[in-house]
Amino acid sequence: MRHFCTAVIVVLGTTAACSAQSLPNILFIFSDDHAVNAISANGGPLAEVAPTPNIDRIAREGAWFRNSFCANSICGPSRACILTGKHSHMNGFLRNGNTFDQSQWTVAKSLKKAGYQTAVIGKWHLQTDPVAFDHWEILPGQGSYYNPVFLQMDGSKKQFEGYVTDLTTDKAVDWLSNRDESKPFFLMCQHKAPHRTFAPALRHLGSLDGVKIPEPANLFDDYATRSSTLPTNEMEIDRHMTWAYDLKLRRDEMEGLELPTFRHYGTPEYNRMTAAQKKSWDAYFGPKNKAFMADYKAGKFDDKQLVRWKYQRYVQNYLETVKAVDDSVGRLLKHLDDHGLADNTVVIYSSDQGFYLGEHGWFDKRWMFEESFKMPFAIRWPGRIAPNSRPTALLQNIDYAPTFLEIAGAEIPDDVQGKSMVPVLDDSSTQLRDAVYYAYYELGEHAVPQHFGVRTHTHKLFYIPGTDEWQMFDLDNDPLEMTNIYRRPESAVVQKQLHSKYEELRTLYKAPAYARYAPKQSKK
Ligand code: SGN
Ligand code: CA
Repeated sequence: MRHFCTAVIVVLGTTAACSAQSLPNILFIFSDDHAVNAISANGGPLAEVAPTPNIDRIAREGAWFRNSFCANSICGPSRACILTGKHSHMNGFLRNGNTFDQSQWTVAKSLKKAGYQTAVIGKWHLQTDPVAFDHWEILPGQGSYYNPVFLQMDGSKKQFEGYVTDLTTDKAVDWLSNRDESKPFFLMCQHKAPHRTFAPALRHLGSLDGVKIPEPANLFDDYATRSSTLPTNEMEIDRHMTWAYDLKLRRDEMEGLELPTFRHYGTPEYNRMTAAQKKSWDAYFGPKNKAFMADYKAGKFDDKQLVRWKYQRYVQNYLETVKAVDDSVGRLLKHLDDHGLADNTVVIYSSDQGFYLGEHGWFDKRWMFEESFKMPFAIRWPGRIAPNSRPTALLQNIDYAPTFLEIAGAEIPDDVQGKSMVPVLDDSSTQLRDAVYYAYYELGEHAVPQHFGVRTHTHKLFYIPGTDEWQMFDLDNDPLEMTNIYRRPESAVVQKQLHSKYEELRTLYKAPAYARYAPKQSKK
């Protein structure tokens, strides 16, 4: 066991330093599928058209980690890594649809034991009900954007009228207002947004009208030099994004034409809306869809122009969906300010994985390519983190649990695989490790194959057992990962180093060899 109260006790000469009241609160604000490219603290062209001032405030008053990664780029597994501080093969939650084993150790269990009042509100997605949370109110599965149902602690389901991001925030603020003030708190406020179907709040519809959203340089990636599996992935804006479900153009608006679509998923969010909500939605999208259909019928779109149109509509909806998440962060920060809690609360903003906003022609996530591998990570701890810190440490979601424990002065179990980032918070030049390990175990959704790899500060290597292919990238010279340099003569030295680093990490984390590993089929 590692102890963190000791130093404080020696300095202050009293155990009171670790008494529950003086411990910092932890407010963990978490979203679903929020790409770092859609956060202005990270910079980049999208940030200029759709800034996120409240998330940026956390980064400005604290730190923004440029090299923050997930261990497995998919929802449930990422959350399980966060709760356990362990890689997926150790916590048993390998893919969405697995069942989180609540008998195992979690950070919530230790924080509760350390005297924290604990709560989780919003998206959970671990199949089993939360354990070691004094309060919880969660979305069933993926949850819904409009008029969502929340599962209650007594087993009942309640539906609320409104927009899910606002409702999740209302509930988090209510809980903060009514909590037991004699205890420090650990609150996980976990949004559904901006997950598919990227449905913005009505108040944000049109907020990006007239803005031409910059396209990524590789929107029309030809997948040359890389894995043979890339062209068969089912996550292209071109071929796999659906008109009604994703792009907000319903069949009844197609004026008798059948636009080619990958699948028909229907319009579940629209169907949930009240008559008044539908009216505002239609008042916004209706005329735009009519104009599009007129242009389409007039033959104004060639294949590439159609992809460009879809990209604009997709990313506009996505960025508008982010706006409500940023509003939520603003409301929560204001609550802390108004109640004298800001100074003694560590605030984090993160998301379960990243997302493709047209890079490689894609939406969705899963791959170890940068855009979905990266997790946003902003953290503010007044008096402890120097404002505007920009650490370069390779951070991973398995590091969150030990960090929270160190903040709480609690013991870190020996089998936790992550490392506390507190030394980095104290000195932003500190490094945590020289490489991170990655494993993706899903069995076919969006047709992304299982793959396993390693990333250093400068390079990435991963293996796709299904096709027996290695992929290697020079991230400094090829940040968009367009050229696989595996087996190139000039790669030989680094390739060897990456292979041995990969084996070293597999040994360190007790990870199974992909070749010998045969995961059980699980339903989503
Ligand atoms: C759903 C989505 C997928 C998405 C997964 C995983 N389809 O299945 O597009 O990749 O969730 O997302 S949908 O038709 O239900 O929207 S995750 O964030 O939960 O891992
Ligand atoms: Ca997700």
